[in-house]
Amino acid sequence: MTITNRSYGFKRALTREPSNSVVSGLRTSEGPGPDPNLFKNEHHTYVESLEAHGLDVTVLPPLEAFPDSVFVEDVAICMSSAAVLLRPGASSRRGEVDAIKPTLVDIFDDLITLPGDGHVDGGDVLLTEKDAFVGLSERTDQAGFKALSSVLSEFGYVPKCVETPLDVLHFKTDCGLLDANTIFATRRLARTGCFDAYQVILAPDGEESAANLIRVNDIVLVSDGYPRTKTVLMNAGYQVKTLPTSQAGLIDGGLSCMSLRF
Ligand code: CIR
Repeated sequence: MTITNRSYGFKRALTREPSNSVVSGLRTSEGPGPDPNLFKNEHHTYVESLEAHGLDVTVLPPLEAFPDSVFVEDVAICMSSAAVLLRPGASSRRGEVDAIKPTLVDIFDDLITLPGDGHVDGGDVLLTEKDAFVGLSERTDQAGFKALSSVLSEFGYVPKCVETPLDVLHFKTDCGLLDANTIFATRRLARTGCFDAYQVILAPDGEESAANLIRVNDIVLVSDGYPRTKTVLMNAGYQVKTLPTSQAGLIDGGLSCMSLRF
């Protein structure tokens, strides 16, 4: 299998093992925090699945000082030849950037720090073959969008500033790339029209939380517990594998958040 595109043809991934402090991760709803041991098991399954689909996965050590540090997606954007260090919107997460920097310095000759003082969480950035959708949200602001646009334009992306639906944490909480022309999205996000230039497959009503899926080479990884989503995707011709993400879900995380893929 040789997949040469840049939007889902990947060779490597960076992940970080959940810390015991993950129980204190940021969350928008009341309710129990994750069980660190169960989270570690689910994370292990996630890493194994990435490896099974062709990725060389680096698992970074847990960071007890940063309860949300398992969600590496939010601190950087990785492309094939360069990476961008972001400035997350939540102040409790900013130190995660310094923590991942040495790893990115080792991998990428070209490591760029987001210019200015705006904020961007990687969970608000969806890269397709040519477009860079950046969702404004509680975490990502206009200044961050402008700064990121200037960087991503250099790499041939067309930046698009879009709105994340109200009460949705990140843009990609509500969408995921399926292939170069197709995006899986919730109805509430699709109806903003942001994906009108793409083919859109809608998350079945009641299965909106399945929207944070990831395409990795030949497979679409989807969270467990969304049988209608699985059927819709298989009927559309995709190979689908489901993974447990119950613990990440307790602190508003999902599949995309737990890796940087490039
Ligand atoms: C946070 O609120 O920052 C974490 N508890 C969840 C981050 C999930 N990341 C993502 O969707 N990209």
